[in-house]
Amino acid sequence: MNIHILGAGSLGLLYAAKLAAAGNDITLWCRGAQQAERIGTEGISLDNTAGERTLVQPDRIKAYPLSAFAARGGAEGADVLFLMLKQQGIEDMAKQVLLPFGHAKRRLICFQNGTGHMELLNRYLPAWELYAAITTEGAKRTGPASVLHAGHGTTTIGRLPQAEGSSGQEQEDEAEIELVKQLNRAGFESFLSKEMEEMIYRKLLMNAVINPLTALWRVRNGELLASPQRVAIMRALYDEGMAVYKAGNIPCGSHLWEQIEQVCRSTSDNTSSMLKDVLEGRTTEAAWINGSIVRMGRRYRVATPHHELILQLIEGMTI
Ligand code: KPL
Repeated sequence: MNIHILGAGSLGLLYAAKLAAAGNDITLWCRGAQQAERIGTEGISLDNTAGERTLVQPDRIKAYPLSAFAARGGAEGADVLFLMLKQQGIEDMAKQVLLPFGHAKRRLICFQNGTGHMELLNRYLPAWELYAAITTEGAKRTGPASVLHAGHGTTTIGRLPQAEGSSGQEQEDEAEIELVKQLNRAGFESFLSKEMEEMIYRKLLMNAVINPLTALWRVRNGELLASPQRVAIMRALYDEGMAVYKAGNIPCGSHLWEQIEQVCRSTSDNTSSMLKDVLEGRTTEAAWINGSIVRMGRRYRVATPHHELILQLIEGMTI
């Protein structure tokens, strides 16, 4: 398949390397020219936790800076594009890079935490077919052209009702099935889902509980469960989020609290994405995570003082 990946952070590098190694035609769009040049000359070095290294040769991956997107035809010929930038970069990217192609037909898979970006992308790119993706793969960028596959997870992809455009498509089409096949061949356990809304809201509350607390206390995911005081604050954020979901009739399945605890255990050594942002001095995704819960709370008239305070504390960390 011809796959274009927008964003060469940890997940972008991981998916690019493994999909290219499995024989797909990969184009990786990097933020900076230097990183693109480096990948263009060295390829990508992929490590796993068993200490094995795979070098994906430069002739297997094309890498360009995002600034060259229009000049290079705006991903014409791509079967699918993966959007692997964080929430903070989405609006600028949509306006500055993708907007001229808003009326072309492209299939875009969005891998972001939080909510709000799908609606925004739909406004800028009305003809594009937008998919949400939830991944639990663990990846750590170890350099501009190197990445560690830190833990195996799953990748679930599906369309959202409000982002389905005019086609009203019910059936999975061949390209969707082929994409999932290629992801599985590359070593990503992947699925198509028609329950993306529920998955998104489950992941949203999970991220709203885990990410800001790891960032504020500067601890790994597993350390959140280390004291009853920490668990009590997690629980307060969780209960508030659940009250919002209940008031808004938001689908979120069952046993979410147990799943949050389980994710803390299964990713116990991981540095959450928000802690990474804070440690690297970047703004965080809190506005799209805890901020989403606060905005939904206002809509459904449920008070969210814990999420509001957490949002202020996180936003006060990077000024
Ligand atoms: O999705 C995550 C993130 O860090 O953004 C979790 C589930 C917390 C794993 O680290």
